Amino acid sequence: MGQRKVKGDVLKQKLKSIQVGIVMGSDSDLGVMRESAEILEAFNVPFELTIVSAHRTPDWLYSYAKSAHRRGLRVLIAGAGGAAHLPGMVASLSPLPVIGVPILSRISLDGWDSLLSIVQMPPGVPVATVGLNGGRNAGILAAQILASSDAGLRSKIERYKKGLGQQVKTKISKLKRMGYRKYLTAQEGKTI
Ligand code: C2R
Repeated sequence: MGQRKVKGDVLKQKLKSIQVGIVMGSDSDLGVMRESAEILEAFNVPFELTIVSAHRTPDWLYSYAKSAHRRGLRVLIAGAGGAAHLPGMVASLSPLPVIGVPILSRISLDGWDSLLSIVQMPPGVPVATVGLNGGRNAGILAAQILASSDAGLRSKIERYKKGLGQQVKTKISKLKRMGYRKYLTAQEGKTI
């Protein structure tokens, strides 16, 4: 009995520490949504990742979105392709900020269907929408939202952004050193 209680407490503690919920309409979206997971891991932000579909699992969508803030989550990321109702429905049911990721999926019309159904929300129900297949940016934005009240996380984000600038500076000197033709050849060699 006592041991069971301790296990239950540990589980509760784990659940409490999860701050970001990543949901996607299908496992076929995982190739894009893993990028949210990977960047949150890099920032050491605890998250959970699961499949929720407004179309295929409406009851699960309802209970997930309604309970997320009570379970201690602070930001939600929702990715879906095609007629992407998931992010908007999550936003309509949850008081948490929702970041939408439009996905170019096998049923997409060039991705416009997904992008427009996520970004064009009616006034009162915003979804902060990133670009097509923008899983990584969604993860960064989620971390930045959390960082507004977490100085440690803010420093990590500052270091990350500095790193981005550094990468470009390295490219600038390489381009200058090699000239554009050699630079291009080297780049093409890398992609093969
Ligand atoms: P399958 O590959 O499972 O057939 O899904 C998914 O996000 C996926 O990109 C094809 C596409 O359907 C999308 N889907 C939605 C929703 N549920 C699934 N847009 C929803 O509720 O919005």
